[in-house]
Amino acid sequence: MSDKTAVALTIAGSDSGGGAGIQADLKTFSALGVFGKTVITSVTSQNTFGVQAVDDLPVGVVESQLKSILEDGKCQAVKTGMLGNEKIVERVASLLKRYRVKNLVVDPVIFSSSGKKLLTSAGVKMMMERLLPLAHLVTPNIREAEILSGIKIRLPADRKRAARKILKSGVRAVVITGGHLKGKPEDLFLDKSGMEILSSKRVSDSDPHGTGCVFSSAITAGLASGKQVLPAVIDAKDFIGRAILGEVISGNGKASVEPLSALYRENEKAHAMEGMNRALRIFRDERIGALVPEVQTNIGLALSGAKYHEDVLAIPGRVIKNGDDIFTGAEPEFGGSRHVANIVLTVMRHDSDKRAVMNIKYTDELLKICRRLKFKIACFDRADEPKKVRVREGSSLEWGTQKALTDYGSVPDIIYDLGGIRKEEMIRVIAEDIESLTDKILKIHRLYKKTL
Ligand code: PXL
Repeated sequence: MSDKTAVALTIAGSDSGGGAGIQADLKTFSALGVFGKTVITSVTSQNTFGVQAVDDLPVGVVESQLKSILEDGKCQAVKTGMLGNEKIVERVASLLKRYRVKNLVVDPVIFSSSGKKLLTSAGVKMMMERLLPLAHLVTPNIREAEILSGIKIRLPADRKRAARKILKSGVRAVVITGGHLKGKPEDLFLDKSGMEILSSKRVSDSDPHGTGCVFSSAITAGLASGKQVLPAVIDAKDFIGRAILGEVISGNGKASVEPLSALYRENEKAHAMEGMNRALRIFRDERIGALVPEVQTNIGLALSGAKYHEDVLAIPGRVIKNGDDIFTGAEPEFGGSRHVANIVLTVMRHDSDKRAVMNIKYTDELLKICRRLKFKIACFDRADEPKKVRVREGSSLEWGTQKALTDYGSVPDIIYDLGGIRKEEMIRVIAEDIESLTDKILKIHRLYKKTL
């Protein structure tokens, strides 16, 4: 138990589809190490195609939840999301004021991402008059900023005017998000000390459901953890980028952001690292040096959905042999070898479930052993390699792997080649994961040892 854990509250609607609202807020708090509490204002029936129904809760039910939380103290930051109607806005504002809530972030949810109205017009007016004066920050997108300011936003200058107008409501700072505009996503931040344009690279062209909720929750989590407003906004921008990259297709319609994706990835990386180190220990104990070719060995282990070299774990400097003993000069590293990563990534383009590769020495005997083990075997001939591929550093193995896979028609257990000018012949062992790769290598080695 830790009494140092930051606590945050979200006052928002339930999204039955799980992509936005309370569900997204709680995941965001958790991903950022903040304990989340919830006050539900409205129950929306929705899925990845849109909102089918909206049922605002009776204002007394909202009040009762909120009082329970506020009576308990210890809530370092609060956000509001969907509030539904003016009665709920009024009651929430008056309670937040009575309990002198600090660090209030208002996400002025007016429409769902599919275009359904989630706050009445009277509710918008009430939010401007009663809620914004209590808030540290309001986080409208362009469309919401237009409604809050009454200014049509076409040009960057319009957005600045809108931000100044919104600040007049009494809110201490405003960030108008620009993710829905074309080009680089630029957010405009304004507080009493001035204006900042926060720009970032566009991580993806998709516009998944839930971005507004996750962004404002990430800011709230930052405030709960003691950050100032602007640093919290900057960090939240980075966080939402990763949640967009990790978007999930959870139904047959629109994708949703996944606030936990970065955590899942870290977890997967730690598992891969453990698995790789375990495999290396087994190979060391088994003394598999006889399988290591002159150019030495590497093992590539990719994360699910790997696309780049950085997504593939390998050993920088390779696995080297001294007699039957093997050594590594460095810890496994993501992006640790372009060579072996090229092979794994090429294999994954044919079958994304095959994520582990290791190269071993070629001998006729070893190939025979692979046949005896009933491994599926494909090969390529370096003589077929076009010159322009040969001269492009690092593209040779990609070409060879691609050629073998295309000729074979599926992903085999083994791809070998007989080498070429200044190219050693080689066997590559392919497997689904590091455990099954280890298993295949041990089987090969045990049979090979008997022939030596
Ligand atoms: O993204 C705004 C939003 C907030 N809250 C709920 C929602 C949505 C969008 O659909 O459903 C409950």
